[in-house]
Amino acid sequence: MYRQIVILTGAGISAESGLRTFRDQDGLWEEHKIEDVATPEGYARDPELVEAFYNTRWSQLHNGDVEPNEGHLALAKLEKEFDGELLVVTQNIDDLHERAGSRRLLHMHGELSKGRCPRSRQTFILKDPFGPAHTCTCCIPAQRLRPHVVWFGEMPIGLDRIQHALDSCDLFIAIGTSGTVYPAAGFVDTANHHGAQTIEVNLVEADRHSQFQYHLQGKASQVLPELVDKILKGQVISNSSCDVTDSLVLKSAN
Ligand code: BJW
Repeated sequence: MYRQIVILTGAGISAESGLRTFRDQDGLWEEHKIEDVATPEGYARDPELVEAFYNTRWSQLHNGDVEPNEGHLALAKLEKEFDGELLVVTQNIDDLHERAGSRRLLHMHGELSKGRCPRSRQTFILKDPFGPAHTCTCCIPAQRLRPHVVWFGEMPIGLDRIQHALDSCDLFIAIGTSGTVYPAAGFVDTANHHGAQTIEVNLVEADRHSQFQYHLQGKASQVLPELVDKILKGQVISNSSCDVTDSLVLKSAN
């Protein structure tokens, strides 16, 4: 029934894999000042502090305990079995979508596993945590690599490709994101504007001012397998296709 799907994921989809979100209780921003660790100015002031912030997260991701959950796996299944176009745009810098098997994937806020040359913007895979010894091989003199992440005030990655996908999608689903950071928070408006159906999956209730047509409240790992099955069966999501006899209870947000 759907031909082109765009999915936006945020920190909430990785929460059940043990990675902290930003703005929930116990989120990363409770312990770290945004202006210190998530701005180019903070990095210029104290690169070691910023590297330490990312190294802790890098180590957690590589210590063997963190794995993709049923939410990531459901999206990988959708990509494999869906007959139309699909793009997963993630704001997350972890690699749990890749580990689950997603390939049509765009990391709009960068990747924890990479460092970037500040001069040429070439990226390099990091095999171990960051440090001053991590330099590029593209410049003379070699440049100290910076984290390959998008900080406040910097341009997100792949916006042209995302815009193109949003302009022609007929289904847009946002999963586990608070919708506070732009431009990602505005994707729903673009999708609505082009006539797509828009669905939000979140642990918490829909915001009163939500722009989404439907809200699915619950854990991503529980909601997504069922939602993906419905899409793959060719069911269009509507209040009548998901009534209260389903565990998937759709709430029309408007
Ligand atoms: C679950 C769950 C479960 C939990 N199941 N759900 C004034 C107005 C408008 C915009 C601006 C403004 N002033 C400045 C701006 C621009 C600024 C911005 O948006 N600021 C706002 C804060 C106001 N944006 C930028 O600067 C961006 N660049 C930019 O705008 O460039 C210019 C431009 C111009 C024109 C066009 C386009 C661009 C860059 C933003 C960079 C964000 N970087 C970070 C750090 C990245 C690296 C890192 O990971 O450290 O990205 S900040 C942080 O927030 C990170 C995330 O990707 C991002 C979003 O967070 P997310 O994923 O939504 O997480 P949370 O914690 O907020 O929410 C988790 C959600 O999950 C919650 O809702 C839970 O309920 C839910 N949940 N468990 C389902 N099991």
